[in-house]
Amino acid sequence: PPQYGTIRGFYDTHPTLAELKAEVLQGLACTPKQISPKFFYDAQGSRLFDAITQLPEYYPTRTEIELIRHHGAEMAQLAGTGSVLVELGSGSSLKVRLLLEALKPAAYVPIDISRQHLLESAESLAQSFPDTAVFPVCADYSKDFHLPAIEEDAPRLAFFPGSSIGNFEPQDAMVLLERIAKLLGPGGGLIIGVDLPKDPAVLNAAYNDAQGVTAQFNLNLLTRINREAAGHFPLENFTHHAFFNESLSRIEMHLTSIKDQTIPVGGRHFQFAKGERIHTESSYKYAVTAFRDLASRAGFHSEALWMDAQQRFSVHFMRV
Ligand code: AVJ
Repeated sequence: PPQYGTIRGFYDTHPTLAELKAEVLQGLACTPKQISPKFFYDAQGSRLFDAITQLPEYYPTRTEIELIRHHGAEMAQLAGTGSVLVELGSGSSLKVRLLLEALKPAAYVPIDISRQHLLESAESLAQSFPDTAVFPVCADYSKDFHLPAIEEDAPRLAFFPGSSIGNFEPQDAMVLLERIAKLLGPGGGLIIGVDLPKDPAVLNAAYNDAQGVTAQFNLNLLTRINREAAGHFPLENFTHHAFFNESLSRIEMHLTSIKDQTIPVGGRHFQFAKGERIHTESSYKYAVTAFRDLASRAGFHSEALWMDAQQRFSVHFMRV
C-alpha cells in the first residue's frame, strides 16, 4: 500500500548525457550559435534560479506569488476540486503550495527536468500534504512526455507558472499549448503565468541584476557543458549579455566571446570570433490579447485573468 506523506513512485525520463551532448553540439554548429535554456537547470543552475527569484530586480516570481495568494480561491473555484493537477516546470513547487489547500486535488504530478531538485521538492510537498498523492515525473516537457496512469477519470488541471511559456518561440509555444490541451481533454483547465511587456528599463534590470546572479546562472551553462559534454570553455572568456528586444517583445540572453578563440567540445572544435554570441534564452513577454490569440489557436478559451496593479505580470485561467 502507498505510504502517506511520501511520493508514489517516480517516472524518470531525464534527458541522457548523450542527448544533452547531441543537442549542445547541434546548437553550437548553428549560425548564430544557440543552446536551449532547458539546459540551465542542473543542480547548481536550479539553485541559482531559486536565488534569482529572490533578487530585488526580478519581479516576476514575487508578483505571481502575490497574484496566487490574493486570487487562489477564485482560481480553485474555477478549477473545481478532485482533479489531477499537472505542473509543468515545478521547480521547488513553492507556488503550487498556495493552491493545494483550496484545490484539494486527487493527485499532483510535478514535471521537471531537474531530477534531484524535483525529487526533493516532491518529497517535501508530499509530507506537507499527506492527503494528496504525489507522482513526480522527471521529463523534458518541450518533447513528448507521458503521464503515469492515475485517476484516469478525474478532470485534469494544468498549472504552468513563471512565464516559462515565454521561453518558447511563439510557434513552439502554440504547439506546446496544443499538446497540453490534448493532455487535459475537453473541459480541462489551465492556470498559466505570463509576463507582460513593460518599460524596458524594468525588464533589463530584471535580467541584469546588480549582484550578478543572472550572469552566474547564464555562465553555469558553460560549466555544465564542460562537465557533461566534454567542453573546454574558459568561463573568463565569456560574458553575460541580456537585453529587451522591443520589436520581438522578448528578453534575449547571450554568452559573448570576449576574443577570437577555438573551443573544443565533445571532440569537436568550435570557432568563436571576438563579440560572437551563443543565444541561451529568449523570454517572450505577451500582452493579454496577444497571449489569448496564441492560446486560442491551440484550442483554449480564456475564462479569467488576474494582473497586479502595476500590470507587470498576468495569470490566465483558460479552458479547452
Ligand atoms: C522563469 C524560466 C521563464 O525567463 O524569466 C530568469 C528564467 N532567466 N532569469 C525567465 C530566467 C533569467 C525565466 N523563466
